[in-house]
Amino acid sequence: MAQRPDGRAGPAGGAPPPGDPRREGGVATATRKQVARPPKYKVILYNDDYTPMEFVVAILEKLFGKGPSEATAIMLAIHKTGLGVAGVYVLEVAETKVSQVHAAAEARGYPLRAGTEKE
Ligand code: TYC
Repeated sequence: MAQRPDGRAGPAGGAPPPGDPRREGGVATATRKQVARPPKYKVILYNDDYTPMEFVVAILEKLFGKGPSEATAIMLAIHKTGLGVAGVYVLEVAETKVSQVHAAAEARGYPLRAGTEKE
């Protein structure tokens, strides 16, 4: 344990010393550098004429963690507009989701396609 000249234990804990900027105004404020957030990527699902609606709903539930009603709403939006956002992730996770969608669709012989787009 480190000893200070006043005999009290240090250096951990306690208020910052007089003159420390964190003491100014009597309010201790932590000084921390801005934490950089990694860029996020949307996983987009595209409409096609052959993949069954129930399969797309199941993909949205199993791979993207959506509940049944949200998964159905997203699937119908894709069906009507041509594409929709299944989820948003850091790049490596987004790319893994795209691969999983393609693998699941190909295993069933469906043409469902997915891709990523920077948020
Ligand atoms: N359009 C498809 C159908 O009528 C359903 C569908 C929805 C397919 C969303 C792909 O990403 C998709 N069976």
